[in-house]
Amino acid sequence: MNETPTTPWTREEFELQLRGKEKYYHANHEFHVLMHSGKLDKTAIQGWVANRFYYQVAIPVKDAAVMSNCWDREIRREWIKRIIDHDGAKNAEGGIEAWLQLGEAVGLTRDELWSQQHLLPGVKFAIDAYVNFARHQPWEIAAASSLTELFAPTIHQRRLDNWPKHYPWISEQGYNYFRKRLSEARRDVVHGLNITLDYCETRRQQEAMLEVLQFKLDVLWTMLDCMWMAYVEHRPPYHNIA
Ligand code: AHQ
Repeated sequence: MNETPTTPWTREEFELQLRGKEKYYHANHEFHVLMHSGKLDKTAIQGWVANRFYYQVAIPVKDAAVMSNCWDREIRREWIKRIIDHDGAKNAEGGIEAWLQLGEAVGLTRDELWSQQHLLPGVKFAIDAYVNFARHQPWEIAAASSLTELFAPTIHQRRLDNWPKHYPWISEQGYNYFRKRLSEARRDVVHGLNITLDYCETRRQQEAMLEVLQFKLDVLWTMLDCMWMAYVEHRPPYHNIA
């Protein structure tokens, strides 16, 4: 049958379309290419850890925004795990604590991270755009924007494989965050993908979800563009202003 533009993709075809966006994932950004080949200096690694801390503390706010728009108790019972994974709970420290330990492992203090003193304006704008997207979009659309994590386990594993040999000065305790995300990302993506595949019934909805995923890919890519300017080109904002 000739496929007309209005023919919805099957679940399998739609998932393949989503996964087809992997080439735009920030793992392929030159900043990560330099990182994984050991070509970043200590300042650039510290800058990346410090700037990504704002992303890490924003994720629970983003996930609470998703939940605040969701009236489905079953979805919330699953989605709340994401907040606990980052904020921690009585019996287990979460990802924010693990990221603070990553900060100490690369030679930053916890206060430096909490102060956000290294946070680049463009990184903040990109991350704030993601949080505001989650606040204002219907929860199913906000949920789909987390599907960049379809591609995340590979990048966490690549850090665990490459950092010890390229950056021996980073203490081992720093790697706990990446280990933690390997399983958490896989669990989250199963839930997020099913929500997205179930929600989209028309081709137009499916095509719109590809744009939602592209928006989040743009958020991640833009963060690294800003870090490239600051830590590779040594041209942070206002570097040329006396
Ligand atoms: O550490 C990451 C994390 O907790 C999340 C949550 C998820 C979301 O809700 O958007 N995305 C995400 C990501 C994390 N780490 C990034 C990395 O490169 O270390 C990848 C990022 C993502 O793929 O969106």
